Formats: sequence, C-alpha cells, structure tokens
Amino acid sequence: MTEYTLGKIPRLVAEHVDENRLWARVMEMSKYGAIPNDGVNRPALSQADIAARKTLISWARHRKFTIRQDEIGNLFIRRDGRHSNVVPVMTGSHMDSQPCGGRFDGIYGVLAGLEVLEALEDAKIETINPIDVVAWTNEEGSRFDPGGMGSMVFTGVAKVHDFAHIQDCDGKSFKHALEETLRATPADTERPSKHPVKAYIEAHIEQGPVLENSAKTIGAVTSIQGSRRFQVNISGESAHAGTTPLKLRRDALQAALRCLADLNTVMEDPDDILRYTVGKLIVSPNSPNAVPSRAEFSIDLRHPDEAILERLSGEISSVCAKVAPPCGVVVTQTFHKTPTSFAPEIVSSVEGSACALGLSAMLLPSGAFHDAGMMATHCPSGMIFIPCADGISHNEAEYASSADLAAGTKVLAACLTKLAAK
Ligand code: HGY
Ligand code: MN
Ligand code: MN
Repeated sequence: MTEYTLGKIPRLVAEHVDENRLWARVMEMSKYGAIPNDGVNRPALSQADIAARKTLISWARHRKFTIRQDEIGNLFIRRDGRHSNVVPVMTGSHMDSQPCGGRFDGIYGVLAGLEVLEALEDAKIETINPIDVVAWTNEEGSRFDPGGMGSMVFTGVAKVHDFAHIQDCDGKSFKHALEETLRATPADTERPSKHPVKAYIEAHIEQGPVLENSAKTIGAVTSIQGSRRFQVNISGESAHAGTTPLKLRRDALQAALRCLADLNTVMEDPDDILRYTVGKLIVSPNSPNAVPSRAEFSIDLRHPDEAILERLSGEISSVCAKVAPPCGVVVTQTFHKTPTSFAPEIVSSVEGSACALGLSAMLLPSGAFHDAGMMATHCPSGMIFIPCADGISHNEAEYASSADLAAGTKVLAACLTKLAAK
C-alpha cells in the first residue's frame, strides 16, 4: 500500500462519528416496510419508501441542510462548504430494498453519509466544497425493472421518460409512482439536473463472505463485475387441460422449461465465476386446468469479463429461438453495465484512511451492482465495504454490527473531509 497520511481535521471528524446515533437511525428506517424476522420490504416509490424519504428529510432539516430532488426523485442533502459555486463531493446509496430484503443493504450508505454531515457539524469543521448525500431512486429494480434508474439518469446514461411506461406486477407505471412520490416528499422544488461532481464514495455492506472470512473490517473496493439483465417473454395458446392432446398444444410453460434446461447447460462454469440467475417466472393464466398461454422469466447475468458476457448474451437469444417453437419468444436486454474499475486515488484513500484509523482493511472486488458503478463513469469514485454476517444479503437475516457500521462511517468521514477540505 502506498504511503498515506491522514491529517488532523479528517481524523477529528472521524472521531465525531456517533455510533449510537447511526445505529438508532438504521433501526428507525428498518420500520418502513418491516417484515417478519428482521426483514424489510421497501419497494422503490412505495408508501414505505416515501415514509423513509420523509424521515430522512426531517433529520436533514433539523440540521438545516439543503434538500433537493431531481426529476427522477434522487434525493440530495447538502451541507454547504465555504464556496457554494464549487463542485460538491458526493456520497450516498439507495433506500429501496428487495422484497425479502435486510435492514442494511443500501440504507446504510445513505445514513452513513448523513452521519458524516452530523459529525462535521459536531466537530464544527468548515469544508471548502459542499458535501452532498444522495438517496438514489430505484437501485434494486425489483418493483420496476431495471435497477440503477436514479444513477443512470443522474449520469446521463438514461432519461426519465425511458422508464415512464415500465409497470410493476400490479400494473402501476413507474411514471405514476414517481409523480406520487415527488408530490408526497416535501423537498425543495429545485431539481438539479446532472452536474459535475468532484468525487463520489459509497459505503455499503459487502453482501458476501470475504471480509468476514478474512477477519477484516474495511473493504477498499477496486471494481464491480459487469452486469446484464434480460426479460424473456414466451407466447403460446391457452387450452383445456383435459381435452387438448399434447401434440396440439402451444404450451408456454413447457417452452420456458425447454429454454431454461438448455440455458443451464450454456451457463455452466466449472470455475464458478459466472453468476447466472433466473429470479422471476410468471405464468398465465396460472390456472391448474388451463394450458399456459404465456411464460415470462428474468435473467440476471454477471461476470468480470465483458467479452464473456457479450458471448453469453448472444447465446440466450439463439437458445430460446431454437427450442421455444411452436411458441413465440421475445428476448429483451433491459440492463447492461460494463465492468467498473474504481479510481486508484479513491481506492487508496479508503485503504489508507482505514489503516490510519487503526482498522484492518483489504482490497476486494464487488460481486454486487451499485450506483457507484454508474458514478464511476461520471467522476472519480469508490466504495467502502463492511462485513455482513455469513455474507448473507437480499435476505431478512442480513446483519451488520453497530461497531462495523461505525467503522465504515469513520473511514467515509475521513475520506470525504480530506476530499472536501482541500
Ligand atoms: O443486484 C445487485 O447487485 C444489487 O444488490 N442491487
Ligand atoms: Mn445495495
Ligand atoms: Mn441490493
């Protein structure tokens, strides 16, 4: 690791991180969308998400931080610096969760950012650059597919109207849900469009077992693997289960099963590096005595090597075209993010700050997608990981200790202060 010195001011701000205040807020937020076994189901733009947004805004207003929202509902909390006309340093994450989510995925990064602003206030430190904490809209993509919508719009990769028509499983459009949320959250009307950012650092639980198995507290994240999502829609013909001979059927579910069987073979990876997941399967009319007329399934495909993702993406279409008939099939790629390499200067500031604060640290890649991957196309970016118990995430049992939450936040405080103070 290159020589890294942490100045007095960043260290002072890190020392003002209040572990109890942070833990209490994480627990408060876990009430919004709470489900049994300590889980959270807080879909993007849902009433639970709106309640979480309102609470975050109230905490920010208490400290007189500025609150703004952009056209896709990304929520920005700003602590001013000495100069208001200079680019901000940014941190943040997402507040939406998986349907069977945990109390820490995403929300930790938003609250860690808020805690850094609080620590700066308590330490009475004035920075040169303003610091923005952002809560990105719809990172998960479990209600409205794909994920990462907020950071895609902020970085100019997509426009809000690209997503307007997308519907959730109840037929509600993204446009309608977004309008409701913007009306409900009392942020200022100013909606900053994409603007220059000095640097972005996101704190997040690792969502894997590496830190815990290595007995390290801080992960300085070096990269994020490439990620693609597909929607496969198969159309057949509904028919009577009792009277229709099998050879006359256009059974959409049987066609989907043929596709999935062949895709499993194509996606086999003896090195177990490829991540291939079919997480969603919808059959209609979904009646025990009617031959399925439609079958729709999702594909989530990830790998560090873009060329492998490109090759396998082509195979998805060719496999389905070959075995779906006599049913029809349409394969649509709904998301594509190339592998991300984080800025070396940000990675070393995370690792250096952790060591300067006496915390064990290691470099590691991220298997999970994050908004920081989009931000890396926009400004020097990086991530701080902390361990989560048994590497479990996207599961109600997800857990991170209060001490680790605070440790990650202290490193974030040190990095952001150093970036904003010079
Ligand atoms: O899917 C992901 O990697 C992220 O947790 N949304
Ligand atoms: Mn996340
Ligand atoms: Mn997640």
